[in-house]
Order: sequence, then C-alpha cells, then structure tokens
Amino acid sequence: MAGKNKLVFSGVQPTGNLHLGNYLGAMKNFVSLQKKMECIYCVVDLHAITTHQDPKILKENIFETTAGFLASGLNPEKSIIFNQSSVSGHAELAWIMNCVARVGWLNRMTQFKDKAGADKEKASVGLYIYPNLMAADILLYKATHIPVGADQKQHLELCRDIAQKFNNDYKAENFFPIPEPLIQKKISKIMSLRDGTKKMSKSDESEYSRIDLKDSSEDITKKIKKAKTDSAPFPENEEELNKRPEALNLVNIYSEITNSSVEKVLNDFRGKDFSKLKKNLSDALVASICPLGKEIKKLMQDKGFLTSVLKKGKENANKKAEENLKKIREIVGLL
Ligand code: AQP
Repeated sequence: MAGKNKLVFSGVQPTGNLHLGNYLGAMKNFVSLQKKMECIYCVVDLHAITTHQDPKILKENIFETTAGFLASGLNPEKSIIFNQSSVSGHAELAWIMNCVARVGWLNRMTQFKDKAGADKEKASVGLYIYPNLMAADILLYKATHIPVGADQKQHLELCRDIAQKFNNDYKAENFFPIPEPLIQKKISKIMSLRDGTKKMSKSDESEYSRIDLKDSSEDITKKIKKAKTDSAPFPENEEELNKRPEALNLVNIYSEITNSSVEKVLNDFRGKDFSKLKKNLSDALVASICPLGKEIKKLMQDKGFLTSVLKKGKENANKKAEENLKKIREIVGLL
C-alpha cells in the first residue's frame, strides 16, 4: 500500500432516522478508531440526494447526522467532521472516477438493484453512479481504512478496483492507496425487526422495522415486543439459531449491546421463553440508546455549535482535498 500513513474515512447519509444498524454497524466503530488513527467522518449529503429529499428536511437531517456523530462520541478536536457538499473536490473527483469506472462494474452493484426496485428506468442517474462518488470520497483523501457495515462491502471492492485502474491507466504506480474495509466481525449487519432477511434501513416504511437513535424508552420497548420471531422455542445451539433469521438478529443485537458472546446468550436463555430475551434486550437498548437520543436532541437545540463544527471540518478537509486534487489534475492532464 502506498504511503505509510493510516487514514480513516467514512460517511453516513443524512436521510433521517439514524438507527441501531448505523450505530452498531458503523458509528460505534468510528469512535473506537478515533482513538487510534487520523479520521475523517463525513455527512454525505450528495449521496442523500440520489433519491429525492425535501430541501428543508435535508438541512435538518444534515445537522441531525452531525449531532448523531457527536452524541456517539466523535470528537471534532480529534476527527475531521464535515458535510460532503461543502468540499467541492468530492464532486470533481467523482467526475474523474466516472470516467475510470466501467459500466459493467456498476451493473453488478446490488444496492442499485435493491434501491431502484422494479422500475430501473425511473431511478436517478446519481443513484446508479453512487458507488463512483463513494470511491471519490475515499480517494480524495487517499484514505486507507474504511469502517462500514457489511452492506457496503461491494461498493468498497469497486472503489479498490477504481483506485487500481486509475493507478494503472495513468501509470501512477501506488498513487492511490488501495483502501481496506473495516467491517465489524461480530455483527456486521443489523436486520429489520420485521423481516430478518432484510437489513435495518432508514428508508424502510415501517417504523417498527428499526430502532431509531431518538426513540423513547416506550418506543424501544414497544418495537422489541412487536419484533417478529418464529413460534419455535429458544434455539438450543448456534446451528439452529443460524437457520432462524429473526431469532438470530435479536440474539446478535443482544450479544453486541451487552458485550457478551452469542454462546453465552444461548446458554443464559436456553429453555426460557423468547419474551424473556425481548424484555432483557429492551432494557439493554433503553440503557444504551436513550442517552444517545437525548444528546442528539440537546445538540439539535444549538445549531450555531453544529454549524461551527461543520465549518472547522470543512476547512481542514478542503485543505487535504486540494493538496491531493492538485496532483490528480496533473496526473490526468487537466490544466
Ligand atoms: N442495517 C445495518 N447494519 C449494519 N450497518 C449498517 N449501516 C447501515 N445500515 C446498516 C451502515 O451505516 C453506515 C451509514 O449508512 P448510510 O446511511 O450512509 O447508508 P445505507 O447503508 O444506505 O443506510 P440505510 O439505513 O439503508 O439508509 P437509506 O435507507 O437512506 O439507504 C454505512 O457504513 C452502512 O454500512
């Protein structure tokens, strides 16, 4: 890998309803990385508009995602925190990457297929080339380590291919480092509470499909109580658990939130009713998620502070981006 310096980059879309999947799959990891490496965390608003966003709500969501970062423990004195559209280099490099990436590569992206649904002709072009913008986000800073949920693995692989192709095509050996995904090993994907085969998602129509970081203790208890399970008794072992997606999801979440192994959870609840796990899970979620939600709501009362965090982040991010862009323009042959 080119360059010895480790640099973390990741982003979250300001599409509202930050949820448990975003937190456990990505943001919790952001915070632990902040202690070890230089980190850049971005509110990816240009990604958000690949599907239509109400402009007023989008602005609020940019602040709220920033508040979510801070409430989770990101420190603007340690990490660069900013919103993507404030650094124009993201859009500029995305165009260059549009010219490096191949149509065939994008055609294989499953997220586009999932999000565009049955009528692909009506999806925005932005949604189709979303992975190229994501590659530009990462490569603009020559980031080396990318903490994401398992759902983003395919996009990261594409980013690695784009970096490699740019380096080869322009005979710029090792110019872009080939970024490494950092995917949580224990629980890489939190599933919907209504369907254990679908990921928990901000845009899922059913509020009961996810735990939002701003949920009250009553909301959390109600959602976990209603969470889909099957009618079989508590699973005996991991082999049985792995065949039951909804049970697996709840056990996984409980194990992650209480910092215990799946084996221990199975031992603790074996022979008990599923409602016992649900009760303990609600309590554990209320204890860990409600303080985050309260902090987000408190930070949202101080937009001046959130604006100052984003402004400082923008200045620092822009400086790094411009240094790299200067070299990129030179390599590509742009004046
Ligand atoms: N269910 C999940 N489990 C684990 N990780 C997840 N992430 C999202 N959902 C889960 C991770 O959170 C980070 C930010 O994601 P994002 O908001 O930028 O985009 P997304 O993956 O498209 O998330 P959503 O919730 O599904 O948003 P919408 O509905 O707006 O598209 C990423 O690292 C992601 O892996």
